[in-house]
Parts: sequence; structure tokens; C-alpha cells
Amino acid sequence: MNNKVTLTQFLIEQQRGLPDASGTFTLLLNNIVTACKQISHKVNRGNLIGVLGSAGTENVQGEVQKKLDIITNDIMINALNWTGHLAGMASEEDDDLITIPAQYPRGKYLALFDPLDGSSNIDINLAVGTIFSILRCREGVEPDIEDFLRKGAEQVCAGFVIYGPSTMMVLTTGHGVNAFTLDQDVGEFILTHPDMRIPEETSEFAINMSNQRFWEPPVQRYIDECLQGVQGVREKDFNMRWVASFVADVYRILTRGGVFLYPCDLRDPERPAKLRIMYEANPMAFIVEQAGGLCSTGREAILDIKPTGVHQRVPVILGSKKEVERIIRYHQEADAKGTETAKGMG
Ligand code: AFP
Repeated sequence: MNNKVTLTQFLIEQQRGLPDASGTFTLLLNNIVTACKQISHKVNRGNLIGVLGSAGTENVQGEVQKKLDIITNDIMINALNWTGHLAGMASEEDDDLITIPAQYPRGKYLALFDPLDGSSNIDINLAVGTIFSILRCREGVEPDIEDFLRKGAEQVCAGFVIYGPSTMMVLTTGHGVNAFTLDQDVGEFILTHPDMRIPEETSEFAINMSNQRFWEPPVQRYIDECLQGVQGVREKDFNMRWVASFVADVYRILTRGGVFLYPCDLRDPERPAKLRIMYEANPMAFIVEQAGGLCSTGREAILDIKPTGVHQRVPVILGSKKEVERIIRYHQEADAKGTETAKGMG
């Protein structure tokens, strides 16, 4: 490992640049790293250790849980609840906030996570991941829901681990985005992708086309124009990708650009979007924007939304800056037209 920067070394060097840092945050991240290494091992062993398949239960979102959803959630909680660095946690798999057991000290951070994103892909051996977000918390108190419901712009750190052909961790603390590859032989994450930048323009989009009939007009317009290729207003051909695993789709955008849309969906007014703001959209928005991209619902910046619930869902449009700006403009034009029509009728 000569001359190779490990994630631990990277974090400690970052910490040295902050004269007031106590080291707590570095230790917390190290605990998350340990949990993700354990998850990587379980995912990699798969059916050899009998962890694939359904658990026969549902989570708070009414989604059928996989065995690995429950196993990975337990790994995250057990790796973090005793450390003294956290005041509380929230997970996609837990309806309620997760409290720190009474015997352990309380820390000054909150951790929110999706322990196994894309878990419907696990049985077909496609990439899955862990997404996490760290917020600062009032000290010396038992955190309540308001301590958690903070704008994405207030995140101290966000990251995700992708369990693919390689296990990789992508991380931001608000000073750019770096990615680390797990060297399985020595058990260390090594800095392999320093200062990731998303190209501003793209000719690749990612969306679940089977939902097309439920999209709003601005999204219909954008995708129509992409599909028209060189013959249309964009005057170029587009390529489409959809892994149905947020970590894999975002990682692709970080490495070669593109745009990802899980837009507002008109089929069910009770559930106008799919992705969860606090442990999916916010951490990914922080990472994407730190890499020079943009993230929006189409009408507002994801990072500026004040959440109303830990499991709140939000439309997500993210990726190459100029493309996301174009989609935002299409929303503005459609909304302005709607207002004009409403005025005309009034
Ligand atoms: P699962 O974790 O239930 O597989 O959901 C994955 C996810 O939240 C996200 O990772 C994908 O981008 C998105 O859902 C895929 O949704 P569709 O299955 O509707 O395409």
C-alpha cells in the first residue's frame, strides 16, 4: 500500500486542517466505515450464508423487507449506538427514531441512513448500497423530531457505499467529493477517485420509463426531446440507463455525467414521489452539488427543503448542471403557462 492514501489517513489529515476539531467526527466516520465493511462482507457472501430472499415483513413504507434489509439495519445500529458520538439515529427500516441505549453516553451528531438501498436488486446480484447523512445536534439533550427535521444544506457529511464489482465509498464533508475503493486483501478503503467532478453537459438520462403516463408535462417534454435525438430540438442522440438502484445510478453520474429523474408522479396524490428526502435525496444532493452538479425537485432545490417528516418523500432530479437547469426551466415555463391559463379562465 506504499504511497496509497487510506480513508483513515485522509480523514485524519482533513481533521488536522480544522484546529477546533476534537476527532469525534473522524471516529464516527470510522464506525460507519466498519459497519459498511461488515455489510460488504454479508452482501458478497450472499446465499453462501443464507442472507438472500424476503424476510416476510414490511417496513414503515409498506415495502416488503429483504432479510438483508434487516441484517444491514442491525449492523448499522449496533456499530453506532455505543460509540458516544451520536445523540440519535433514523433509518429507512425503522418507523420511529432510534434512541441511544441508556447505558451509553450521548454525542453531538445524528446519523440518518438507508442501510441497503436498491435491495430489490439483491436477489438478481446487482449493485446495492448504503446511504448516510450526518447532522449536528444540540448537546446534552435527548433529541426530538425537530432536531432531525433539518434542511439538507445543514448536513455535516454525506456519503454512500456501493457494493458492486468493487466496494466503494463516496464521501463529502462539504469540501468536494472523494471516492475510496475497498482493498479486500487488507480491509482498508483506499483513495482512488479524488475530487470527483460531474461534467456540466450530458447526453445520457436515467428514468423509469414505465411510469411515463404519470409524469407531469415538463418531464414529458424533457424526455420527449431526448428521445427525438438528432432530429429533434436537442440535435443529438441520447442514451438511457436505469439500474433501479439509486447508489449505482448516482455513481454513474458522478463518473461520466448524466441526469437522473424520479419525478413527481400523478398516479397517487397520497404518494406523489418515491425517494425519501432525509436518507436518500439529501445525502445524494449534497454529494452531487459538491461535485459540481445540481439537484432539484424541478421547482425547488432539494437542499433548501425543510422536511416535515423523517420518512417524507420528494421528487428528485439530479446530475449534470446544465441539464438539470434545463429541466427546472421547463417546470417554470409549464407553471407560468398554467397560471396564464388559470387567469384567462378567471
Ligand atoms: P428498493 O430499495 O426498494 O429496491 O428501492 C430502490 C429505490 O429506492 C432507489 O434505489 C431506486 O432509484 C428506485 O427505488 C427504483 O425505483 P423503481 O423500482 O420504481 O424503478
